[in-house]
Amino acid sequence: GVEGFQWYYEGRNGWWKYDERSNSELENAFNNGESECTLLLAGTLYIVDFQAMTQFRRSDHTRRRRVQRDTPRLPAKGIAGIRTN
Ligand code: V3L
Repeated sequence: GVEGFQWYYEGRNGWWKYDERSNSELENAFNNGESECTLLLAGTLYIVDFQAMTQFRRSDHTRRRRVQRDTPRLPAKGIAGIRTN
């Protein structure tokens, strides 16, 4: 919702918003005090680690992106790879 938090993952020169469903899953896990959240993104399982604040493929922990949780008003490249500016 408009008052809620938005999760972002790192792109090459800016941040992308997670899609709405992933954002809800992240908020639910984070607010439940879980240490991580597993997401299915375009057929690939990813883990978001809330302590390190990183995202990585479940099958390859070496390729990591930073994530952040902030106001939905931050500048972003778009949503889940779809450009909005
Ligand atoms: N939501 C959607 N797609 C994702 C996500 C996510 N949370 N994480 C990774 N991918 P990796 P620029 C991104 C996609 O980390 O130009 C952007 O959404 C990821 O897409 O190695 O670098 C853009 O579509 C990538 O295509 O597992 O800012 C694209 O990169 C693929 O999964 C280019 O963005 C492998 O990412």
